[in-house]
Amino acid sequence: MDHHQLGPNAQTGGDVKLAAALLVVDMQEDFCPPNGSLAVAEGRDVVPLINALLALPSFALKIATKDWHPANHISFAANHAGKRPFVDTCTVVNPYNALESYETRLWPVHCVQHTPGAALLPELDEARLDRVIEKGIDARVEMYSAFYDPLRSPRVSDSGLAAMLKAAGITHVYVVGLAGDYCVRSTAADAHAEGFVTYVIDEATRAVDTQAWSRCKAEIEASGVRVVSRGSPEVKQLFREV
Ligand code: VGL
Ligand code: ZN
Repeated sequence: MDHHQLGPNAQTGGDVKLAAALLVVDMQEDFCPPNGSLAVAEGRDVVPLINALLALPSFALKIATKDWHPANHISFAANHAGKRPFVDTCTVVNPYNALESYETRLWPVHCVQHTPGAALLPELDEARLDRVIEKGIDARVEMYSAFYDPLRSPRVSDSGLAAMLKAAGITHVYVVGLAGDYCVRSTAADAHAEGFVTYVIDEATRAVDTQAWSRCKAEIEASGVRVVSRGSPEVKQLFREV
């Protein structure tokens, strides 16, 4: 099968229910201007396209994620004496295996559970969502991906998303939302690793590091995920424009 086709039944015509899922990542106040503590430039601007995608019959499952941190979360620079957000890093150690660790970037306090900054954008068409998944709940680990944290031996957090998609017979995953270079990227990489044909829709995401986004997209594509534009056949098919 051509990897670029929409689904296994795409050649049989538009009446076939496609096994595609839409993942709307972290469309929350803290990631957006004007008030977000970790505002991504133009973060709000992706909402109209995401709402248009949510209104389509093309997705068997539409799932949003929320970054949902406790106040003592490891990724907040404020929780590490003398460390600066965006600039400094800290070491995440697997709480069950001291031999597994990695360096992670520190952030301003953001998306603290139940605070206004953690709320989904009111203009996002939440009524179209089948589920909202909360992630980053374990204070001890960073979790960019909607699937699980990057620790592997053993894994610390699993949102259950992979099992949910597989139970629904999903084969293709479209990832949109914020931020392109962090949670969208990690979510798409894990979706690909779980065996889903995975797309990131370029116009439906924005990056923290805007000047590095072209290079980041190349890295995302090198991992096996396809970054597609609004005008690509893969996206036009969703809108039945092909
Ligand atoms: C994110 C930084 C910290 C994201 C979450 O949603 O991309 N970025 N936490
Ligand atoms: Zn976070």
